[in-house]
Amino acid sequence: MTYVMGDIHGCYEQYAAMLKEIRFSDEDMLYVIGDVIDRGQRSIDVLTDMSMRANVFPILGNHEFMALHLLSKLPADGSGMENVEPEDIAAFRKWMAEGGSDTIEGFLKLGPEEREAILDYLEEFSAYEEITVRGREYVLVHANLKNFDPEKPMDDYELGELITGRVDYTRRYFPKATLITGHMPTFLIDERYRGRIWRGNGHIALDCGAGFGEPLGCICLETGEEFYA
Ligand SMILES: [Mn+2]
Repeated sequence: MTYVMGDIHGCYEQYAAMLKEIRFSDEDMLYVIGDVIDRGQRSIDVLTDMSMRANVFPILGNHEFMALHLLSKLPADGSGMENVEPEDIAAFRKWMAEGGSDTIEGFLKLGPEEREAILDYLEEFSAYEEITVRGREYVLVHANLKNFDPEKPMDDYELGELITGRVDYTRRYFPKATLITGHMPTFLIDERYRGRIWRGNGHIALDCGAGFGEPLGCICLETGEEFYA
């Protein structure tokens, strides 16, 4: 089966519970819609587990983008934040305000090789995925299709157009394909969908708000069945 999981945000227990809930096996494929890290306390554990699974396909979120940029700036000698370059301090503060503290702390506990492995894995995240399941087409992006043009190939979007801002959930984007996004907790699309997957107008919105104490959401594309952990 083909599964797509919403924003995990460092909630390792919910992620592990979800894999059990869907009985995830080597025969299955799992797409993860981005924002795997931050807010929750176990971001590094989530990344490490995902990186060991060949059938998990991660899509880049704005939080991974920040992490890629900033984790590589941490002192290589294993020392802490006190040795961060002064010009990078503001960016680190911004990241920490957006839930990055535990990610940074977890990363600093790793040895040099483990740090390298995490950074290498973050480099593997895709900007988007286009998949067909049982004859139905899906486009997967973390947040948005800014400056949308139906004729524009997905490769022509800038990364910033895909990982920031807010997609218009009242608008159908593709005539055939369903657009799958995370990034926007569904309680902000419609409060009645708090903690639940939102679907409509050719969209599937998967961020149920795990980073804010709500359940983690996942959908099976073959059956349409929704799962929560
Ligand atoms: Mn996001």
